[in-house]
Amino acid sequence: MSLITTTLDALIGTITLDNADKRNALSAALIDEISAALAEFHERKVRVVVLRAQPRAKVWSAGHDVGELPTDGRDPLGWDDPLRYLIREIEDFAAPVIAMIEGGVWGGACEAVFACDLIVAAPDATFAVTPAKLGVPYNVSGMLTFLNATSMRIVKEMAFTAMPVGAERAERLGMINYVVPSGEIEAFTYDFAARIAQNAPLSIAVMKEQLRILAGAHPMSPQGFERVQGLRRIVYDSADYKEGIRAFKEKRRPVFTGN
Ligand code: YZS
Repeated sequence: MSLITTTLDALIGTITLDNADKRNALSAALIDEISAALAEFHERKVRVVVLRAQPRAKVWSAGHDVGELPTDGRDPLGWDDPLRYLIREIEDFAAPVIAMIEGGVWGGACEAVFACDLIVAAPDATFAVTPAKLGVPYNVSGMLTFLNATSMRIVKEMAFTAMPVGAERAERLGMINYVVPSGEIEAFTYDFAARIAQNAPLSIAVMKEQLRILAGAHPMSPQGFERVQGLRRIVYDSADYKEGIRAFKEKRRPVFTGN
């Protein structure tokens, strides 16, 4: 069974997340399908991609598939984790990706949306950065995605509280491009996409790549990187990390002890 649907019209490709039963959780299987769709769009010289959920979805995506987070001492967000792969695919895609958002966006899905080039959201859309809810040590490039989406102070607020931020506030903070009423969001987004599709694709692809490189141009010493990795390891080896995932599966609030 497909977890997404795709369409292609006038050089605009659309990927629709279509696994409402699991609230479009970003499982490895769903991410594989997105990768295949992006590869096909690249082949067919698509000029803009719209990444969306079903119309009027209550949850755009519930984030990383928690059932697929390792509990055997492995890094939960290492280089080969499917979420990391998805973020790179969006960032590396040689044309703009517009996230069109209705409903809640959680955790890793929030990062995936922030990795998109442009974001259009309905007024009911919310964005939550959730590692602290599950006891997950987020990875370095992931933190950078959040930091490139908004200010340090807002990243700290979102990361420490894990509280969703609504679309209007997100727009005021410059985290998203536009808030558009649900009834108008499709027309608005495809008009936006069509304007981009008329412009010079090579120029846009190169500007996207330049901005990606510039946005990642934060020097970090090998020692600093190793220190962060060592600290993250303490978190994913902790009892709290296991408790966070166990509590999610048992559908209860986790009890964190700091150990
Ligand atoms: O009980 P069944 O089998 O029907 O499955 C339920 C949920 O278990 C499943 N589901 C998920 N499965 C895996 N991973 C998920 N992230 C996930 N979210 C949901 O979908 C079925 C329906 O879920 P319900 O909870 O019954 O749906 P509903 O009452 O509509 O509530 C929707 C929300 C989105 C509010 C609720 O499902 C929820 O709180 N989900 C988790 C949101 C979240 O905290 N996501 C962050 C996941 N973590 C990450 O992305 C990063 C690794 S991190 O933790 O670092 O941020």
